[in-house]
Formats: sequence, structure tokens, C-alpha cells
Amino acid sequence: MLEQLSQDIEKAFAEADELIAAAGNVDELRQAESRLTGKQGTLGALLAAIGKLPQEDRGPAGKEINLAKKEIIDRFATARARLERAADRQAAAGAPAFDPTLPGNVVPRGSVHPVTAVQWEVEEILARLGFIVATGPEMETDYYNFEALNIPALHPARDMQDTFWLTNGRLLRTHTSPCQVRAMERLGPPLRVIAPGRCFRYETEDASHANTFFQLEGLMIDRNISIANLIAVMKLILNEIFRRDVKVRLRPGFFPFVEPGFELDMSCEICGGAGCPTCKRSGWIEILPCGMVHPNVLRFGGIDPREYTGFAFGLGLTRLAMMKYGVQDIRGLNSGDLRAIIRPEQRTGPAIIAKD
Ligand code: FA5
Repeated sequence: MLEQLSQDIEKAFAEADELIAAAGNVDELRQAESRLTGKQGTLGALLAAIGKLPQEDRGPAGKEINLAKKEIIDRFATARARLERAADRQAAAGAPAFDPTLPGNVVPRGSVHPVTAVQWEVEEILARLGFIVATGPEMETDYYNFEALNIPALHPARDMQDTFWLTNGRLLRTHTSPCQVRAMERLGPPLRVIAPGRCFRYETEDASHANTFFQLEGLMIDRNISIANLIAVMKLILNEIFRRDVKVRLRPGFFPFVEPGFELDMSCEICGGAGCPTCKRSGWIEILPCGMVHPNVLRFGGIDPREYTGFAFGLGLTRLAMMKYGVQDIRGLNSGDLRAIIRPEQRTGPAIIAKD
């Protein structure tokens, strides 16, 4: 009897292989599988016939049929996976072809802020003259911001720069000049140093005044440094930044840390010198106060004024960026509105590009 069963199982395997080969898709395969493994199917009929076998053959017969069923289910599973892969390949073939040689989507590249762009340019110009870049803290001490710059407590010159005092007794630096004495202490003479940075003043904002703005301090100390050196460097900076001979005027200026001191103004780029709100209708923009370092300041920095002289300047970087890129109102620079910042028809410099 069991021999007959073995033959029937072999036939069931053959039937399964035939149906698998004939199935063209997953649905047909599923139907074919139930014809073999379903209750009414080939294997179901064999199981149902077990009851007619002699008692001792029933156990081994049931075992053999179940093993065969498992094997047939496996064969169908393998065939199904093969058909599914083929279907996926076909779907992919119907999809638009992917061309890996096509250029990708261009993501617009950001650019640096105009003040940063101008800062980098000035740094490059002065690096060619041997200046190095130094930094100082934005939260300063009274000593470096005022005392060591020849502005003792109660000196009226302190009123020139309205100060944000902090509860810890320090202050937000009102200018980058504190970097002068710090550089003298750290580097000693001779020295050529620039210090760009953010400054803070408690003042009413208007088209050319912000309460937070950028300056770039410059300091050159050596033997025999004169006003001629100072003027040459100031002119070089402006001519290089604007790529032409810039119209400037020099007038006496008072700063306790320089003697003599000057105000170097440039012709307003916004109105061409005719007068506008940006230059307060004067036609000139205060941009580059400067002078010869006061002997007292050299002494505070540990330098002997009988041996060394030097010049210093405090370039208004934010205003320089305004002149270069035609920004009419200083508040536009912090507005985040690009149209407020760059007006291409007024731009005298090259497009601002990110520095690699
Ligand atoms: C000073 O701050 C001096 N420390 C500069 C200096 C350095 C003189 C070394 C001599 C030697 P002043 O307050 O003028 O000076 O500011 C310098 C420049 O910073 C100005 O010419 C102007 O361009 C810019 N500036 C000043 N205040 C503001 C402000 N509120 N908003 C924008 N820019 C300002």
C-alpha cells in the first residue's frame, strides 16, 4: 500500500513542477498551489485516503504526505519569488531611463555677508604689506577700552562713544581700538597688525548709525613711522577696495589715543557727493579715522615712545561695505532682505562670492 502512496506523491511533485512552469504570473501560481495543497487538492485527497489504509501504515503515510506538502509549498515559494523579481525588473524597464551622466540639480550657493566680503578684501590688501590679523574680546574691560587708550575715568572723551555697561563691571567694546594695546603687549615692536570685529554703541539708529557695527583696527609701529606712511596705507586700502582713485578728504580729528588725529572721509558713493540721507546731506562719509599713536598709549603697551612711533586707524567696515555695495541704509545689512542689501546698479565692486 505504501508503495502506491510513494508513486502518488511522485506524481504530485511532477504535477507541481508542471503547474509552476505553466504559471505566467503570481496569481496563476497561487491558484496552481491550491490545486495541490488545498483541502480538495491532490495532497488533500491523499490525506483523506489515509483512513482506508491498514492501521500500521497510517502513521508513516501521514508523515510522508506532510513532508511532500512542505516540499511542494517550498517549490511554489521559490517560483513566486522568481516571478516577483521578474515583474519588478519589467516595471523598472518601463520607467523613464536614468541617465547618470546628466548634471544634477543646481543648488544655489550662498554668499558671504557684504561686511565679511569687504573685511576679507581689506585683510588681503594689508596682508600684502605684512600685517597680521589679531582679535580681541567683544566684552572688554574699562582698562583696554578706555584707560589704556589715554581716556581716564571722567574724561569727557568717554561721551564720544555711548557705552553699554554690563552688570559684571565690564562693557561691550565701543570700538576695536582696545586691540591696539593688547597687540602691543602680546607682540611688542615692531608690529603691523589689524583687528576686525564687532562694536557696540548705545545710540539711536539711523541710515548710517547702528548700535552694532563692524570696525577694522589697524596699527603699525616701527622706528621712523610718519604721517606719510599713514596716508599712503589709507589711500591704498580705499583705492584697492574701489579699484580706482577714491576722492577723500582729511581733516583734523580728536581721539585721545592719537596725536595728531585725523578724520578721513570719502565721497559718498550713494549720491556721488551730491548729498543724501546716508551721508546726512554732506556728500561725505566718515570712514577712516586715524592718527599717530599717542606716546601715552605706547607706554601703556610697554613700548618706548622715544624709540618707536606708529600710526593707527579705525576703519568703519560696515560703512565701507555700504559704500562698496550701494547699501543706502545701514539697517538693511541686518534685515535679511537681500534686495535691501545689494542693488546691482549701484555696486562698484565685483559680485560677492563665497570664499573657499
Ligand atoms: C573710533 O571708534 C576710533 N576708535 C577710531 C580710531 C582708531 C581713531 C585708531 C584713531 C586711531 P569713531 O567713533 O569715529 O572712531 O568710529 C570709527 C568709524 O566707525 C567711523 O568712522 C564709522 O565709519 C564707524 N562707526 C562709528 N559709529 C558707528 C555706528 N554707530 N554705526 C556704524 N558705523 C559706525
